[in-house]
Amino acid sequence: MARNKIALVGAGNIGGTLAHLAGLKELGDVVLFDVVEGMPQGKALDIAESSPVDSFDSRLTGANDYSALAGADVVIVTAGIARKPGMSRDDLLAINAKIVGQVADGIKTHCPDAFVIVITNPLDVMVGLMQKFSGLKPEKVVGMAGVLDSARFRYFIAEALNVSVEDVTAFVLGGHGDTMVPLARYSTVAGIPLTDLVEMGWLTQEKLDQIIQRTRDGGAEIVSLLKTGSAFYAPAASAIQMAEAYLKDKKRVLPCAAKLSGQYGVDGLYVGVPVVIGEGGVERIVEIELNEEEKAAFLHSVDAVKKLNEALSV
Ligand code: TXD
Repeated sequence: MARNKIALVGAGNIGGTLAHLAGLKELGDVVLFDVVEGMPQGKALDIAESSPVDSFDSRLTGANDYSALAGADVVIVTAGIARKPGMSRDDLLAINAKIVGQVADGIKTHCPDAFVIVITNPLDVMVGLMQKFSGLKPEKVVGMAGVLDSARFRYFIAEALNVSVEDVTAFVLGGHGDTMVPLARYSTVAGIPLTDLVEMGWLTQEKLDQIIQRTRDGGAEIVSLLKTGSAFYAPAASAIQMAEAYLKDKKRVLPCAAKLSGQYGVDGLYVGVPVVIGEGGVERIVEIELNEEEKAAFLHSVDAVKKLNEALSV
């Protein structure tokens, strides 16, 4: 059986890390694409030269021409400009919208059957544009944000309670950004909801609230430390988990930006919700009952995504 092909559009910090992880996990052959000449070729060669040491077989190449995307099974899109300190995700809107339009054309022409994972910010808007411009079915176009946001939430909870990250699950809804909605009663330590852990005295409500806020600000915290770009290790790991779920038909239940068609009272908009990812792409959207407070927070988040979409069409 031929190897899968993974195309990475954007070979910057996240793109390079994606290529390395895809190689290490033997997900398939990898093409790194970028507008910068030489850089994707150099990164691909460098990672390929690590393969004998780490014992993985993957053909890694770099490209500056969209024809290199031909036949890709998965495309992960990071092309765009990353946040600089003081810049909001929304400042990136106009610049990245244009870039995503070009990438969508490339995908439509060269690999219209691919599963497309968008990472470029502002995420919820960019993934919507990708689906619109590429004309691919909504189930084949998703956005990565929820896996990252919930990983941050899980890490902070595990650290606070001194338990393994493996035993912490987290549930995050809504748009990627300051309005994201971490749901404490659906986030657990070994199945025990965080709300129960507060009652059990493991965690104070105040500490939990602090962690929720830190999760919301997780991206900005890294930006202010790095000063020259945004997070890339955890975002890359998160997108690779989504790609793997598709390529191996794992039916993972993961929070992703998916196009809603009536779920949660939202129609025709990409928002972060739990979905099942398998060979069909987004095979199912998980719709849970929200209480009044959660519903209000979710709608606030949806509103923020809508406003950004409107800003773009003005
Ligand atoms: O949770 C999430 N979704 C995110 C999103 C978490 C972290 C970062 N997130 C966003 O991902 C970030 O705000 C950026 O919009 C993207 C990519 O982040 P990265 O850190 O990888 O940015 P880089 O290192 O600047 O890489 C971007 C590359 C760079 O090499 C450019 O030359 C290239 O994109 N680029 C293009 N590639 C192809 N085609 C076009 N038109 C193009 N324009 C720029």
